[in-house]
Amino acid sequence: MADAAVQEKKPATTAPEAERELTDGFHLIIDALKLNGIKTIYGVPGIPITDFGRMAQAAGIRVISFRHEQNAGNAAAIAGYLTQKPGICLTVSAPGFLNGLVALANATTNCFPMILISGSSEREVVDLQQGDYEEMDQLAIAKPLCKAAFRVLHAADIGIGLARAIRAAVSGRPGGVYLDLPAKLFGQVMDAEAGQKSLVKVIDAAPAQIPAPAAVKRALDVLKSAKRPLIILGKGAAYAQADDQIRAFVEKSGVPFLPMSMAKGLLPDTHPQCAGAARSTVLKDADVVMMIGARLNWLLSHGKGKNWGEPHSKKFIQVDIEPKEMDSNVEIVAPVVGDIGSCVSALLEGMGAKWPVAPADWTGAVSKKREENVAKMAPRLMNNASPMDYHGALGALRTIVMERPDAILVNEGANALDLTRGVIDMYQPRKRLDVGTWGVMGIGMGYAIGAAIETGKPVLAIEGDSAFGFSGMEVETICRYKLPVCVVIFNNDGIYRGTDVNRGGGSDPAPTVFVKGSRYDKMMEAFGGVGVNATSPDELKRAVNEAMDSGKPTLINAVLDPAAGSESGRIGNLNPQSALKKK
Ligand code: OXT
Ligand code: ADP
Ligand code: MG
Repeated sequence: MADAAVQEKKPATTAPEAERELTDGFHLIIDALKLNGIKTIYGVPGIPITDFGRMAQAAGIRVISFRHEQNAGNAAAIAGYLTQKPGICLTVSAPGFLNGLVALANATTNCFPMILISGSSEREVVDLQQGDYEEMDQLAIAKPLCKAAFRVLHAADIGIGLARAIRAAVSGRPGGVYLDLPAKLFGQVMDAEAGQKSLVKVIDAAPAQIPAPAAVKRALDVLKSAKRPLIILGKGAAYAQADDQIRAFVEKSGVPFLPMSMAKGLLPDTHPQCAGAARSTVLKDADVVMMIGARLNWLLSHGKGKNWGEPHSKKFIQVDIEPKEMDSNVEIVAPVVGDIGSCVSALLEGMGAKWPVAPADWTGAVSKKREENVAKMAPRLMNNASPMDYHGALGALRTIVMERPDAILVNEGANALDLTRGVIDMYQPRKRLDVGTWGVMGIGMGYAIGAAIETGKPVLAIEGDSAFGFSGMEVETICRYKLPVCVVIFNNDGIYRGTDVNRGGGSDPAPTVFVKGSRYDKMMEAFGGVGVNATSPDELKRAVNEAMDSGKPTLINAVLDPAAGSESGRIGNLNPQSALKKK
């Protein structure tokens, strides 16, 4: 942008320099963030953003400094999911930027709003490939991995640049945005008054998107015609913060609902209509399926195949803000495009005062299956074996979550993920945070820190020993900021189990096993937190309760039987098989 008020080094002087008040890129970025209500930055300092972090802190923005950018990015992403405001991650150029990129791509994949702001090298040098410090064409690399990517070259464009980034992140389907800030921008000086005028306070960043009345009517007609209806609630529904409308709609319809993993708790898992414990039955037998903020991706077997009882003549209704999502995997007979708050309100209104009760033979069959599955699991949760198995350990933790329904549960691993999801009931919306759409390991400590900072609630992170390793160094960050995070490591000595052997007979361990008998609790003690080694469900329960009561950073090494666990948890079927294996 060509603005007479902008100077790269010296200010233009219509008046003598001493009389003019000046500002610069550093201050304008901070002012623009504050103007838009951004209170926290997650990042890792270094050239060219070290001073920016200091100045932001001095200006009252909370700056949470991590040990690795991926974790800072994950914290920003989950902040976006929890607050509907884009979480901000700040990184240095090239390697720091690349470290943050997995989190940015993961946020985009999961539809979480975040902005990755990276310092970068000078355009003139990068574009001629002259070997600048941490040289990289970051904008080009970020573009395919996020929803939008922008670069700001002039201080006078900082306000517009941030406004574009905020709107892109939160409007429509939320996602990750990249904002490239070359080093020289930070020091650019301009007239302070012109600078303030150039800032933009974004008004109505995520405008309501009202569904068409005809689409609402069509959806209700299809739902009403069902003999065996099912509602699937996804994390888009949890994100939308339309909790009361969703509950009213589900209850008025009387239809069984199946929560996707991060939608658990949107309505309590103990709700009489919850079909979480009858998952395979409802997917197979339903004749009309209404998805609200959930995609028919791999987690729902793409809406086809034997899990859906194919061949079938099911009808799908989908409520989503993204029109391109419709018909992505199967035909959607009733697409309802709009934001979930507006759509669900319109559906509720369209139902009128009287709505037919969901067929009793169907709701009865679902309840029966659910009760059978719950009863089957119950005795397994009571065992107090040492070393523990997953069910014994989870039986203890399940009660703790029931007693503390406002605590946030972070969860990653394979068995540690799948069994926790099945065993631990959730009671409130947006309390379960996990590996999401990608099944990515490494979100653990970033999500735990982001959730603790944004909500002030206690966090319980249930981690596989492998999963924890991806972000484990952040226990220092947890201790440094004195966050109420209790990490429980399900330590079964490896990825899936700790019993595998080197099939070539050599002295190297098998690729999936770790050091036997590791003491992860010592890591927490190294930074002044509480470390506990728990060998039985009783010990585990005591230690977690103490941690949740005290709010002290705690890490509990839960010693699990190395043979507990199966290959890839519940998704072993996705592993390719060698045709030669049996020879
Ligand atoms: O209806 P049926 O009869 O079928 O029964 C179902 C429910 O009805 C019932 N149920 C219940 N019964 C009773 N009571 C209650 N309350 C109840 N609730 C449910 O239980 C069953 C199962 O229900 P569920 O779970 O709902 O249904 P199902 O069929 O499992 O659902 C299907 C899915 C696909 C929706 C579900 O399985 C799912 O969401 N899966 C997500 C899986 C996932 O994302 N996994 C993570 C990735 S695995 C792998 O990739 C790993 N890696 C590689 C790697 C990754 N990921 N990332 C990066 C950056 N690098 C590498 C690694 C390294 S995992 C991993 C580490 C693993 O080791 P760890 O040490 O960390 O972990 P451990 O395994 O513990 O050692
Ligand atoms: P899950 O993994 O829980 O099934 P997905 O991430 O697959 O959930 O799907 C979330 C869906 O929710 C996405 O298709 C996204 O477009 C949609 N979504 C997110 N926020 C909103 C919103 N406010 N209104 C409507 N749809 C939304
Ligand atoms: Mg493990």
